[in-house]
Amino acid sequence: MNTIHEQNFLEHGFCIIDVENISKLTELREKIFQKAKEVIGYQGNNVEEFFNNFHNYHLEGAELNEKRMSIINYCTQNLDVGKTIYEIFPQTIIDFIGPDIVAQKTTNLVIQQPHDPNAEALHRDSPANSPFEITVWLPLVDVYKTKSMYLLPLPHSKKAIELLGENYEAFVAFAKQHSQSIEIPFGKALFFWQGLIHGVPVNVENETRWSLNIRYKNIFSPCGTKGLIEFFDMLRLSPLAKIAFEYEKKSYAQETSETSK
Ligand SMILES: O=C(O)CCC(=O)C(=O)O
Ligand SMILES: [Fe+2]
Repeated sequence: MNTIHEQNFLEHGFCIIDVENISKLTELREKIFQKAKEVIGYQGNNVEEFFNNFHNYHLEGAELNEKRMSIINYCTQNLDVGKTIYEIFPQTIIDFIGPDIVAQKTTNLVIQQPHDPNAEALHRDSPANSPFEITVWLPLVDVYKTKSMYLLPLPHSKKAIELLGENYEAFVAFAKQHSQSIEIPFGKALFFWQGLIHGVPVNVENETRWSLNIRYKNIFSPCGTKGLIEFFDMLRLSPLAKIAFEYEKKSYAQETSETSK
């Protein structure tokens, strides 16, 4: 891994990564845009204008949820987002995880409109997710200030967890004081460790955020409460793992046929 990213990650528990394959990212965003256009009934061709001004459709409650779900279902069923995001950052993801990778089955698409009170409170993903997972948080528009998320770098996350055990108000005050807002343009992604405290403020900018988030882990690493088969899909295997799994399959078949004689 690029030593700067490695140092940043070790020190802070996160790093900001430039896309390795911008045309794949643009293509992915374009496909999501085409589906969203159809669902919403937008006639124009400007993806940024459409995503950023999405709140001007004034969709709320069940109607918003139904349209959001049809875009998400389309992504899950047709776009193979886990594989595509891997192809956008192949080297970085292999550097983090190793060559034997599984990807979260469903990618989350977040559409955070201005003044939506349903923002994610302070939390960390592990536990329940495994600490051996990495989240790729990929904005589809430029994100800044409250049109983004914030996180507590590793040393502050550790301190905040200690405070959480003692005094909730002190934990919240500490988190507020040390949280770092993620300000990145389209074309970069945040890679962060599952143990970092993070959250989402109420978006008080005048633009809607569209972003994806997905988790990757090594197939041989420990799982959290989210089981391998239920929550992850196989993405790639090293040549060694391919031979070894094939060998184990044959040995198992042989053993079971011998014991049934
Ligand atoms: O993007 C969001 O609003 C939620 C982000 C988050 O909590 C995550 O990716 O784990
Ligand atoms: Fe989270």
